[in-house]
Amino acid sequence: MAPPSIVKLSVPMPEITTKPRTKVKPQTERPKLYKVILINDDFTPREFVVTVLKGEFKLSEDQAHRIMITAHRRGVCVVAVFTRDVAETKATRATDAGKAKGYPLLFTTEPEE
Ligand code: TYC
Repeated sequence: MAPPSIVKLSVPMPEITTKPRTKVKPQTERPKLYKVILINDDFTPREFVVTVLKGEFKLSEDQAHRIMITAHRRGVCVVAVFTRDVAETKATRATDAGKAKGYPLLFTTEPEE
């Protein structure tokens, strides 16, 4: 008796094409930074602005005074840059410190270019 013959059928594989990546993600992505901006107004006392800047942003009297006077003269001044969460928390806390005293003191945030 002859051995059973094996028949091999070839099934065509679907063609998979992959596009090579052109952009390579850096190994260590650095977080986007956000500016905290101090806005001038006509009512908040200068000394109070300085006190809030020192308390919330750990600035010296001199640094805080320079930032306050820049906002006073030019309308706005960048206080510092942080990660998004930290920038938003500090801006909110500093704005609330003014609100608690009835002042319209305002800090905002905006992403860095
Ligand atoms: N312009 C305010 C005043 O003359 C002082 C001030 C400075 C208020 C900066 C807010 O972001 C500010 N009393």
